[in-house]
Amino acid sequence: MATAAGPLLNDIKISAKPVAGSFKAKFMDAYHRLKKELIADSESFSHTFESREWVSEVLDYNVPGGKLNRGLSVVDSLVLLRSGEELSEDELFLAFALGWCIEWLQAYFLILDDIMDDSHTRRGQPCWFRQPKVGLIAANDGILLRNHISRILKRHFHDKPYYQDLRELFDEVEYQTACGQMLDLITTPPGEVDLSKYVMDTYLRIVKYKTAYYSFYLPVACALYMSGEDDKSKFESAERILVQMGTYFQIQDDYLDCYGHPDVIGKVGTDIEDTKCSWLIVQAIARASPEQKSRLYNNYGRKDPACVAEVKKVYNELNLEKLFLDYESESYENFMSIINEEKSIELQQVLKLFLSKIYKRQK
Ligand code: DMA
Ligand code: MG
Ligand code: MG
Ligand code: MG
Repeated sequence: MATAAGPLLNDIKISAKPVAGSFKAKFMDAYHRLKKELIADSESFSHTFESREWVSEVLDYNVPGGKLNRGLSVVDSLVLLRSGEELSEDELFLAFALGWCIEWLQAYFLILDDIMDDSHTRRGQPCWFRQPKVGLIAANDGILLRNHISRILKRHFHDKPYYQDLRELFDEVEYQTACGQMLDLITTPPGEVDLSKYVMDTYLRIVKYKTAYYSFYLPVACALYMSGEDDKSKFESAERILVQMGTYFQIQDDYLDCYGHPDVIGKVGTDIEDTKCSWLIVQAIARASPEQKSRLYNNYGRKDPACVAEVKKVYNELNLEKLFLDYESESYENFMSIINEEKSIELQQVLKLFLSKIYKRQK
């Protein structure tokens, strides 16, 4: 995926251990096991035939169809943190289960995000709520997925010394993500176009909370807890760097919303129509002439394809594509130097692996 993955992985000299994606088949096996457990009857709820079928379809449609980067990052990080020490089959399954909790969290947020962003496609298929038989039932399906996370944690981690830490971590990160989504949504109320609000500070705050914590900090924090880490400063330095990487990741998402190929990214961008405070509009407003600004004001946040085209025309006049590509190259250098300052070599390797997975990503 990442064009620079090759050299980067060489840079970090990971031992002979297979990492980055090689666990995919076993990871999928773990999905099927967790799904089976969740759709079985429990003391809390016994299914009807229809309800079991419904949950099964909600899961298969929404949970496993993404890149699985976040989920696989838990096991990849754990392998590196253990620096070569073999993981038992039980530990592997637990790392997969935590990875799936993150994928469940992501699926839950995406179902709701697509309703709120009025999106049409996700991961190469119609958004779940666009299915004629689903509609706003999707809201409850999102809540159901959220509840599955607690059930997976309880079933598989109840007796672990780090169970309470995991519970609090997931609660904390879910809260941060929901707050980020709130900032994203209240910055762009329907029908209002006030582009003067779209400044870099506001932007950075939104993306830190809506994306960076759950996508980047959460997988590594899970792996740190599983590895028995109790040095708070390790979590803090991981958080500091991963939140920056998450910000870079969302800037890529905003770029791809406009310049990515729908067949590759699996979704059709809606940021211009949705009046989103995206990296591109923030950069455009900061650079536009009065004439270009007025074209942005008149065309941003409208569903009309001609208006969208006009906004993209201003973006092109301002050469935003090149601005992004330069930012991307600079970020790589910045990240490498921040990572190299990190004291723990294992954590350095985890961070470099993350960077290799996302640098110059096309999807
Ligand atoms: C999504 O931001 C954030 C969360 C928490 C799902 P976004 O709306 O830009 O994401 P996408 O482009 O995938 O809809
Ligand atoms: Mg969205
Ligand atoms: Mg959104
Ligand atoms: Mg987006």
